[in-house]
Amino acid sequence: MSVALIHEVKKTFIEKFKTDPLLVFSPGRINIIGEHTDYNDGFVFPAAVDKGIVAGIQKSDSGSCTAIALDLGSTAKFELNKFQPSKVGSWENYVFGVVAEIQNRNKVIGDFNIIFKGNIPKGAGMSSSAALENSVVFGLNELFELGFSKEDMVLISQKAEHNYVGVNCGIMDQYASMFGIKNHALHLDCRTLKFKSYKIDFKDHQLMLINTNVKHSLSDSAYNDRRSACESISELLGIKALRDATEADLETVIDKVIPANYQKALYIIQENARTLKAAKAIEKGDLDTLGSLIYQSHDGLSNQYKVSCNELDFLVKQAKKNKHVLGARMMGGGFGGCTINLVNKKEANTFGEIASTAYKKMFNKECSVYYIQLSTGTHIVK
Ligand code: GAF
Repeated sequence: MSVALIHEVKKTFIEKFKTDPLLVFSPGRINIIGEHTDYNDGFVFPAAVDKGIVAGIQKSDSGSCTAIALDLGSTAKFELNKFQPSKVGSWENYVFGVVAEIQNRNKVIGDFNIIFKGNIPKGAGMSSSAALENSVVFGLNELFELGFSKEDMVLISQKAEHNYVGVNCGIMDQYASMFGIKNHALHLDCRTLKFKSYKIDFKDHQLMLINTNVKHSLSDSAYNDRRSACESISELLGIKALRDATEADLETVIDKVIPANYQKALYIIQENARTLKAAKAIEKGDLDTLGSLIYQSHDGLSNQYKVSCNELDFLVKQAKKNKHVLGARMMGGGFGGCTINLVNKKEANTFGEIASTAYKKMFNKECSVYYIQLSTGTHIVK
């Protein structure tokens, strides 16, 4: 969490609204393994990170609300009883969506002002959207004493994303951002919403992210398409979600499903199994197995689920060539963003340099290397 960011938001808020804000920090997330399994009621293994969004929020007596996205230099004024979704892709929808979902639950909030700024790299697949949604709902819950539990707030943030942003996301991002625990990853069952936390200490290895710095268009519609494909195969199988299917079950409908979607469903079943195995490997400190599961996850995401892109595949290939990297894969929704790498601590810098040089040569653009700390979920900062 950046102290400079907190000061900047606080200072700007006081200058603009002449009062002290309530300050909320809401983190982004990584995911060790378990990609696209969340909306299949499956298992995921995310952790909140030390990069996130700081929101300053306070009641307003001006008769309307003002939201300011400091990074974008953009302001939205709105009234609580008459606002509409903004145009697709605009940041206002994250704020409006949360407000609308709170109102849908028959809770009354008054006018408020909010200013926020973040340090999650844009398009990195580290879920700045969930961080923003959570900061808004957490701040409003506190300010207007709405009595929501953390789980309620996670569900509100997710619904905001479905109904206002237009992405039918699963629960992983909002959950990890809200419930994160310092130095831990959460092995979350997305059906029961129960998690087991794992202290992440890989001894002489560490997690490292490499951002492709690309975000290919159509990622939102491709995401929704994949979710629909999974749901229609579940329906065909007569089950609630693909989490309930085995590979043998899937084979019974092989003639009724187009091959591309068959592969997608197979990926989900296999990724879910990998995520369970990964928890066991971490428990035993078996990093070779964990690394191999991570590589397998990428192969599935790229070849079966088809959510990777050339840049991500290239970075994973660089990792595979380097004996000090035990595992690497694309992370998050896909079509750009980061790879997550399990790499020997002493060799991490060198690997980062080699991968960056090769990336520049191949694509004529820069990638960025990040070392992250696993951190506490959404909370008030003093
Ligand atoms: C995005 C979504 F928001 C998550 O719910 C999850 O499905 C992820 O993609 C893929 O695992 O981040």
